[in-house]
Order: sequence, then C-alpha cells, then structure tokens
Amino acid sequence: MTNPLYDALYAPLAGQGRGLMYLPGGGVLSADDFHAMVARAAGALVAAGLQPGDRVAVQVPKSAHALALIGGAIARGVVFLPLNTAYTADEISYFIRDAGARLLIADPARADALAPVVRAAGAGLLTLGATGAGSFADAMAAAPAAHPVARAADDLAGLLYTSGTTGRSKGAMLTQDNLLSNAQLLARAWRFGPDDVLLHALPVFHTHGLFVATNTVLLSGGAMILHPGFDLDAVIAALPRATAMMGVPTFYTRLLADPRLTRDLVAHMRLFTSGSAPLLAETHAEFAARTGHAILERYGMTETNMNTSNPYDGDRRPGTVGPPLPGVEVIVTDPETGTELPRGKTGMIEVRGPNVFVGYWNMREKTAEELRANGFFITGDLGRFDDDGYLHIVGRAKDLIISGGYNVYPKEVELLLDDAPGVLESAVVGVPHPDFGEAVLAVIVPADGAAPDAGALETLLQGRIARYKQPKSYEFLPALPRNTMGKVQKADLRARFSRRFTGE
Ligand code: MLC
Ligand code: AMP
Repeated sequence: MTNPLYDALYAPLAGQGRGLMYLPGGGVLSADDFHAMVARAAGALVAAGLQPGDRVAVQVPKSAHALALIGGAIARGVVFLPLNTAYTADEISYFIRDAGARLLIADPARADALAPVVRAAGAGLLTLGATGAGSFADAMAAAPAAHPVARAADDLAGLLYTSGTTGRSKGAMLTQDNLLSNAQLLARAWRFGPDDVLLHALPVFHTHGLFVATNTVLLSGGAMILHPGFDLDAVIAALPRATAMMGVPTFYTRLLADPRLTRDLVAHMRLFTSGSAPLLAETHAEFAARTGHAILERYGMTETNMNTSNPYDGDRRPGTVGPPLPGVEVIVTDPETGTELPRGKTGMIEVRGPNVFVGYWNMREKTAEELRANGFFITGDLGRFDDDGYLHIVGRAKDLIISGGYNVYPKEVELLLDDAPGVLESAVVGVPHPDFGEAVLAVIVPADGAAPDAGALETLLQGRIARYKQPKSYEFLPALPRNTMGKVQKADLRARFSRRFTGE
C-alpha cells in the first residue's frame, strides 16, 4: 500500500521526539505528537463518513490542528479545499456547491453565519478553532486513529480555488504528485534540512503557506515556528530563533519600516524568500543593505506551484524571478499565435512539468482554454528571459490585482458595484500602495441624477465579498475613458489615480 504524499510528508514523523512545531502559546509539538494528530484527524474524517475522493472544505484559523486536518485528508484520500478565512458566507456557499463538498469544517465563531449556506448545499458542518476547540477537535479526540489509504501519484489531493476573469472562481485540481514533486524540488533548491527552523507567518489556505512553506519543511525534517498571522512584533521576536522565512513583499516592507530590523537580529538566518507578488528591486536592495541578506525571489501560482527561483548559490537578481526550477519547462510565447519567442522577447509565460495542475474542476472548456493539449499552461503573466536565462515578469495579460499577496479579480467587484442603486457603471483597478503593493480602487460613474456615496457602496459590499477585495478608495467620474472600440482604458485610470495611496 502506498500513498506517496502521505508517505513522504507524514509517515516519517512517527516515533520522532524532536520538536516539529513551536506554537503561539509557547508550547512545542513533537513530530510524533503531530503524526498522532494526523492519524486522529484521519479518524475524525472517517467518522464523519468521508470516503476517498470526497471533498472537504476547510475554513479554519491557522493552527497545528488545521495542518493535522490537511494531513488527515491526505492520509484518507479526501480532497481538501482550503478557504481564505476572510471569505463571506456568500463566497463559501459557491465553493461548497461548486466542489460538491460533503463537509465544511469552519471556525466555531462563524458556525452560525455559515450553517444556513451549508445546509442549503446539503453538506455537513463541523468546527475547529484556533486553539483546537470545536466539534471536529472533539471528533479527533474521540475517533480511533485511521490508517492511510492507498493513492496513486495522479490522484487528486487538493482543490484550490482561484478567482476567474469572468468573476466565477475556478477550482484548480492538484494531484499528489503536483504537490510532492514541488516540495522535493524546493527542499533541494533551497537546501532545506533537519537543522532548519522556518518562521511560518503565512496563511495556510493558499499555495504559499500551505505547500511552499509547510510541505517543504515536513519533507525535509525541519521544524517551524507557527504564527497565526503576520504580527510584526512577534516576527521580530522570533527571528533570532529561526533559520528561514518565506514571505510576501509586504512582510519585507513592514520589517524594513522597523528600526529593530538589523544585521544582528537576523544573524541566525540563512534564507529569506519572497513571492506571490512582485518584490520591488528597491526593497531587495534596502533589505540587503540593512541585513546582509539577498532575498530569494521565486515565481509560482495556484495552478502550477513553483515554476522559477533565483539560485540559492549564485546571483539573486532583484526584479527577476530567476531561472526555471529543475524539471519545470518555462517558455515565452506570442500571446496571439502561441509560437515560442526567442530569448529577450516579451510574451506570455507558459509552464509545463510535474508541478502543473490537471485542470479546473467541472470546467472542461476553461481548462482547454488555459491548459494546452501539449501540457503547457498559459499563465496569464507576461515576461521575458534575459541573456542569462533569468525570467523577468513584466506584467499581466489577465485583469488581476495582487494586494498583499491576495488576488482580486476586478470583474467580481465590478459586477456587484454595477448592480448598486445610483451606479451607471464601474471600473475596478489596482494602484500602488505602500503596504500592500497594490490596492483596490473603484471608479464609479453615477447614473443620471444619482449621487451614490462611498459609504453606501461600502455597506453594499459588506458581507458579499471578502474585506481585502473591497475597494480602499472610491472615485467618481462622469464617464469612463474608452478607446475607439469602446473598451475601458484601465491603464488611464491606473495612471490617473496612481498616487491615491502613496501621496507622492
Ligand atoms: C488584510 N487586509 C488587506 C489585506 N490583508 N487588504 C488588502 N490586501 C490584503 N492582502 C485588510 C483587512 O481586510 C483589514 O481591513 C486590514 O487590512 C487589517 O487586516 P489584518 O488581517 O490585520 O491584516 P494583516 O494581518 O496585516 O494582513 C496583511 C498581510 C496578509 C499582508 C500580512 O494579507 C497576508 O498574510 N498576506 C499573504 C497572502 C498570501 O499568503 N498569498 C499567497 C497566495 S499563493 P479593515 O478595513 O477591516 O481594517 C500565490 C502563489 C505564489 O500567490 O506564488 O505564492
Ligand atoms: P495565485 O493565483 O494566487 O496563485 O497567484 C499567482 C500569481 O501571482 C501569478 O500568476 C503571478 O501573477 C503572481 N506572482 C507570484 N509570484 C510572483 C513574483 N515573484 N513576482 C510577480 N508576480 C508573482
């Protein structure tokens, strides 16, 4: 019997008394204890009636229990569907229905708000809180440990939703081997080993915190300091005990804004990595000057895991995401024809390899549009290779805003705003923001005679979409700039409001 992902990440933890997770309250969870938690989480999923291939949706605060739950799902072949804790009941309803999830495991604090949508979707509801309270935690305590089931490398492990340009989120189907092959690549590329202690402050419902961070450490026998989120004081306090940290650019700009970030503070660190959003070259340079560390920037996405990385040994070049990782093919193509372009030319970035997902859940046409028959995935990112084979990301062909590492698809917000009373039409764009890199800004064209105010629009969006997707500023114009074809010129709007948050 084999279950390749379980066998590589979790089975080896059995019997190891070493510390695996340093918890927020000061406790330490040994590898063996965590292994036992995974087995009990597997048992609780069995007790809830879940079979291999069933989907479990998970919207819980970050904790060791949450990670054990993911491990338990992998052990039992239950496909896990991790969901941003900021998602509203409306958003959760869509995910459960679309995925046909049999069970939602949610924060006890949100159980009342979520119960109606879960019931309407015909799913079950259990709860798991930050400190391991809740009905799922009770089931873990009561259930006998369950053994892992056999899985093949191409069996589904996770279903991760990414928003779509049409406003409908798509579930990216990730196999056991997608996740395992990438963890193996990253552990090797970034030299992770048993002496590593990763400062883990990323959320565990996205690729970055869940796969890049957690899986790489589990695989390589290291440990992690688990923080519930990014808290600057807590991160500064923990840095002297860590060897590595993975972050989004906001982590680094916040650290740089604090005088406590010094060479001495990070003397024990061997690696800082950045991804999920572009790291400004000036942030890279400032961090290097202050700490002596060149942040290692890499490039990935939900559908592909990690594709390229600056080298561990060798030149880590600011403003680039490095060469392709070993075994991952990255090409740049003409966006119109799909023909591969010569080095130096800018075009669509396409990716092929064991890391690339197998398609969007129940969306055959969407899959065919983005995943070519020859295995190349059309990322929607625009880039070029330089003479040394480093990839530069120069823009996005997809209408997407990345704010603090979270993706916001303007269409999803525009559809809601366009429906608001007094709004003729709207355009949502991303503009520079000192903390989040980009922030969401809405441009509203009032209907004749109407004068909607920002407060009313804010109220309308409350409870409909996650807070981080909601515009941080509303601007009013008599008309949207359009080209001769009638297409809204978002570049004009971005330029016009580019200093709204930076105040330069
Ligand atoms: C929080 N807020 C945000 C926000 N995060 N607004 C815009 N963009 C964001 N990213 C808002 C909240 O709604 C709230 O608004 C206010 O900011 C404070 O909330 P908070 O929860 O206290 O914020 P904070 O903890 O400081 O969070 C900021 C952050 C966090 C940058 C630490 O967003 C974060 O952890 N981002 C990482 C995202 C990530 O892991 N992405 C990986 C995706 S995978 P208000 O108005 O209520 O006060 C991927 C593939 C790859 O992209 O390559 O890795
Ligand atoms: P997601 O869909 O949340 O997985 O986000 C993936 C997107 O994040 C990619 O398609 C890129 O646009 C962006 N991204 C990830 N890493 C980087 C990076 N290092 N630099 C620039 N953009 C990045």
